[in-house]
Amino acid sequence: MSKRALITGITGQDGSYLAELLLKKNYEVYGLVRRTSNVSTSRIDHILDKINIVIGDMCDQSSLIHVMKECEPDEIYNLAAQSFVGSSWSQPLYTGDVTALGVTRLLEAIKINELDAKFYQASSSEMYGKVQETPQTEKTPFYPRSPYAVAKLYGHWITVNYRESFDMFACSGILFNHESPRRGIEFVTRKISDGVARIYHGLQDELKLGNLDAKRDWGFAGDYVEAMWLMLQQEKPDDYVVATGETHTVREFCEIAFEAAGLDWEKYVKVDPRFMRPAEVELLLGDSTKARKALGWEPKVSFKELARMMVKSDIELVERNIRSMKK
Ligand code: NDP
Ligand code: GDR
Repeated sequence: MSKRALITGITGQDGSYLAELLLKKNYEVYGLVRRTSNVSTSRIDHILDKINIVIGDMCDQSSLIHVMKECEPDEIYNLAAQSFVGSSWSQPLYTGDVTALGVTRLLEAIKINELDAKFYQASSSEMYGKVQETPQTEKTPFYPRSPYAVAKLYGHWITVNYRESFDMFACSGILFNHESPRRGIEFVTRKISDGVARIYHGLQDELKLGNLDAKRDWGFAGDYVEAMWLMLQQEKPDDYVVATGETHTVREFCEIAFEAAGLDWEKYVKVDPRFMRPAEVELLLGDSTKARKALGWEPKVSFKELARMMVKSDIELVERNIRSMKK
């Protein structure tokens, strides 16, 4: 019999890749979708006929209890979050409600329904925040630097706590930044690849960014969802860092992305203080030795390949949009 998985955040970047992966593995896939006035399924439209959509919201306990009862999943992947660090300063309470308390609501929904399900929590390298040591491992102390990171830290520890208190199979994946052509447009890599594409097609002549010196350990989202699945296939629940082990500045990402379109980034990129953050995470660099050894996981797409893949995809997307506007 095929396994059943419930993915919260299925309409997001990672949710869409994970749903594809689980379908390939013959899972019966359920996806939690919240009610919105506009349809938000563009990333999963191509697989909508293969998955089961269930309606609920991370802020609404009763909906999660009902959804859990309806799906009776073997595995639950909690990817839902207010995931944009920048917005977490303007919406700190909402971010806490979805990204922190939402995790407890989901764990409670499992408990209340007495399900024997495995649970994956999408923890984040943002929890490391202010640099304590590099590279960052599962043992590095946390020092969150945004309401988002504080909320994720709560989600991380409540997952550990339910594992230890109730013997739940609950894992946290401490994932470093991962990107793709499906990345939300407000995140820096996609903002750059979209900007490059629009400049390439003559639709804009500059790109405004914030801190170009920030360093991130960027990987490909398609590689990272495999690590999520692997964590739930182990004998024992545990927490793992998932990262490439390389760090690059935003400036370097600009260089490669513009170069991919035959453009010189210095002619177009302008620093705009509006995109600076009240508190910055200067440097993230992950050590995923534990995941590599225990899960046999490793990233396949390099930093350069990732930037080029995103630019190529956005150049094609902008071109399609221009053509459809002319029709
Ligand atoms: P996205 O922002 O692309 O997706 C977030 C998902 O959460 C969307 O499906 C969104 O739905 C859903 N969501 C938001 N609020 C609610 C709510 N109240 N109820 C139900 N669903 C909700 O994030 P990613 O795919 O990039 O990331 C997945 C998870 O991994 C997130 O938890 C993120 O914080 C975490 N993470 C991401 C990393 C990365 O580099 N991408 C790194 C480390 C952790 P809708 O479409 O309706 O908005
Ligand atoms: P991050 O991703 O905050 O690391 O969180 P983001 O791409 O937003 O920022 C990365 C770095 O780039 C700098 N930056 C800019 N960022 C944005 N968004 N826009 C700009 O114009 C800009 N200019 C410079 C930022 O200051 C920052 O240093 C992502 C999210 O996916 C989280 O949900 C996840 O937990 C972490 O990655 C790991």
